[in-house]
Amino acid sequence: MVPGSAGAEPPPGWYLRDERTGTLYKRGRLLGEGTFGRCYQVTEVTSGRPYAAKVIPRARLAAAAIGDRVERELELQRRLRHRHIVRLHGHFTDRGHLYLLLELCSRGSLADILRARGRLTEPEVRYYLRQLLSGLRYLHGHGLVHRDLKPSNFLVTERMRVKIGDLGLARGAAPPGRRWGALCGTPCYLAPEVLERRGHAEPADIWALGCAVYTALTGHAPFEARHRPELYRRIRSARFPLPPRLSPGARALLARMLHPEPAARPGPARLLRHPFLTQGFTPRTLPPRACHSVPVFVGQEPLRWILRGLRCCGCVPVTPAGGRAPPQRIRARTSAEENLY
Ligand code: 9ZP
Repeated sequence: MVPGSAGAEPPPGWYLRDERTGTLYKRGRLLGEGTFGRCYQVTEVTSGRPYAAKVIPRARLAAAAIGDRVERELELQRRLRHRHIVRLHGHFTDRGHLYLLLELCSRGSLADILRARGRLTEPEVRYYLRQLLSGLRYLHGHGLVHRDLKPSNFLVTERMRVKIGDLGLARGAAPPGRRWGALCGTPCYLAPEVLERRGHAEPADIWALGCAVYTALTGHAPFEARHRPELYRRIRSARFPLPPRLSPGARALLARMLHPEPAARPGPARLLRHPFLTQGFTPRTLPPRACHSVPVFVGQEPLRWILRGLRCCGCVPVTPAGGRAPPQRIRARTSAEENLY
């Protein structure tokens, strides 16, 4: 950064310099507040490549807890390469700050989309969930537990692909027979075993992802209360309301992911084979307007899904010619078809 400005935020349009390599970056707009500091869009000047940069004041790094978390995030993310995990491209420091250069996901987070949309349709949830489970299978396969899965950590790219970000809380699963006891993560997505300090292993990620799926389908979290003790009591009871509009497949999936017993929750690979994900219509891609309004899938869904009716999921079937399919032609599922779920 420009000399003499140690500790101060670099203003927009200013240049940041990686002193080690001489690479110059131009600071763009503020994307939001992260856990450790502000996040900006930055552009590498010579290549024009855009990044999302976490800007962490050195003074905050001195606090041992934050320094350790940042170090862990750097260490972990450097080793990871998967199309559904946010890439860490590099880092550099100047007198006042540490900059983490992360893959830019230009459509913001699923939390932003949920804020604009309220809730999502079942085909959209299938679309995002398949990708998130693929990323999570990779993380768990590398012995890592994310520990803070939530919509604001699911980032959406220009091409509407979703990626898991923010590995600052992630750590290796505890050795067999031992479990990490720390209480961390987002309060309303904490699994019962985490609250009871019985451990924080892979099944706690499945629980948190189940909470995110529920939130995406209904517009609110499965366990909510004004005060912490009541919230924790509800989580421990593992009882949550299921709105009637949810399909039987979605209900069955949520019951598995939000099972009170961690060992009864399927892992990512098994969840990818769950009927909710294999038997419903899943769009191949989502149009960017799905960030703001209910998408219509023009001519994408196979005839069998149109015939079965897309009832329960809230999306509008459209004929390839662009007209809305008349509702009377879409029959309700027969009981034999219900059993498919
Ligand atoms: N959001 C407003 C609607 C509220 C945005 O405008 C917005 C725009 C983004 O890109 C143009 C964006 C986020 C929000 N992009 C982005 N954010 C990331 C991110 C990648 N891309 N990450 C990579 N790893 N972790 C995340 C994280 C930190 C850089 N974020 C966001 C979290 C809060 C702000 C930035």
